[in-house]
Amino acid sequence: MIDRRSVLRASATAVLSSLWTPLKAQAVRTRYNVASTQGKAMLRIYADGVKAMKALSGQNTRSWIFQWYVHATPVSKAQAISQVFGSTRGPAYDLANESWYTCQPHLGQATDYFLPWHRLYVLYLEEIVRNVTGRQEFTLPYWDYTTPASYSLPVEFQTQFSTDPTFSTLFQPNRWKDNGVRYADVNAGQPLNKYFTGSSNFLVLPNLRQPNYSLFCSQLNSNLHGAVHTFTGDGTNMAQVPTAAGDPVFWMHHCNIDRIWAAWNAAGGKNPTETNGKKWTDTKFVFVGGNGARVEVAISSVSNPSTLPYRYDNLPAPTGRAVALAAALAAQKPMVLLRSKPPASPATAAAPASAAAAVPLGAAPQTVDLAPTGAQNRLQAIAPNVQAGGPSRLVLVLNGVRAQTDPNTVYKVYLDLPSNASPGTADQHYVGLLNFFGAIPTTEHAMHTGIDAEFDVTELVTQLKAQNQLSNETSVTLVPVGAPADRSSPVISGGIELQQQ
Ligand SMILES: [Cu+2]
Repeated sequence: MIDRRSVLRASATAVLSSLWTPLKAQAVRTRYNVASTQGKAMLRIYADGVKAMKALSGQNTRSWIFQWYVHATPVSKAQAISQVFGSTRGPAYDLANESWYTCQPHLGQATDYFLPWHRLYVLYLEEIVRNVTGRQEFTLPYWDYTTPASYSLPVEFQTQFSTDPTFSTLFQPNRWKDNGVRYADVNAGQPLNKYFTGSSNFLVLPNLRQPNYSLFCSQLNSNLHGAVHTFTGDGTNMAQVPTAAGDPVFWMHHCNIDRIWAAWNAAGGKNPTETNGKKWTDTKFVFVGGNGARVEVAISSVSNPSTLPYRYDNLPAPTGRAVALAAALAAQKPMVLLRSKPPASPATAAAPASAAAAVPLGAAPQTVDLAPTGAQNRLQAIAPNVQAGGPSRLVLVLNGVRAQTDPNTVYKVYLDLPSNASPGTADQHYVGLLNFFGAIPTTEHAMHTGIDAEFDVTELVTQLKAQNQLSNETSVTLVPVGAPADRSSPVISGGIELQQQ
């Protein structure tokens, strides 16, 4: 029997919950390609939202500044908090202390959190835009930069819209200009990968049939994701962690990263169960909800693609092959097969002989020899065991990549590159592009040990073996695309390894 009091109580509950609808109870909306008609309509709402958020004081939890700083702060967190709050104290100040500069994995936590942290970050920004614009139908559009038609910055973010009354708020002057070697004129609409065609085109999807979540997540983070940041630029904008989320295009970028994760799941990829001995889905992060209040949310709320409050209008078809190591090798995983040789100088207390050799990166190409860690580990012997159907991969890992300041360059990475190789031959040995997004120490992580850049070379090794192009002594060659900036001292601090993962 329903009495009047319980009806009142029920409606009071309804009012309260309408202020904050749990993720699972929300209507399922569609996210669109920013280049589509629907995506462009959403971008108009987004621009209105950005304008409204920029008009709010940084002390407002839904302001542009506050949301940007949740990712990372352009000065130290303590300085940023004092600049924004002065002597003001209260819930917003507490929430800033709790949530600012919490981007994963840029503080050195497990890379497995990169995808869920950013999924939640993007989801709550979307809610905030809905709230500040009053447009409940709003969804964030994504920038599909692995499609040739979208290699350039979406047009509404370019110079030609910089004085447009609707879209000017999306413009940032500090994006790269064409430097004739590596960067394109981003705001003029040149393709980001202007100087990287053929096998060095970095705007390509990762292998969506990659069976290993940690490897998929880590590769997506350090390769495609980092490259889009690096090549949008410039030194004080998208190319640096502390300033990246201040550029409105950050959100279209991360919406697409989220979509690639959804595509990997759709292709059969399984999310992890455990990270660092902890149930992966139990890990919680703190954000600002659409209503401006603190939310603490576990990965479990967004880890199941079928219960997300949004769908993508289109998911890329699976790429790559399910190539893997033979079961006999896979059973021993993970294992270091080859490692860059320790320095020739005698061991000291500071650098014991067992330590991996740091590889300083300079202005000239250099070749690093990798030595087998065991008698059976020569690549020549391993390559024939690579076959379809197994769970394991061969991964080239550049451990602890870091630099003192932005090196303002990138390095092309090759496996077993013959000396004096023709451009065509070099192409066949190309592994990938090393960038430094997230590799520069900041006040928040001055002791930064660097990023581990991972490249799945299973298929490359198979191809080189088939073409009889693997040498007896394995080597990695690093070729700078322009000299590194003075005193930036880029280094692969933990040396190079070929791992079986
Ligand atoms: Cu990012």
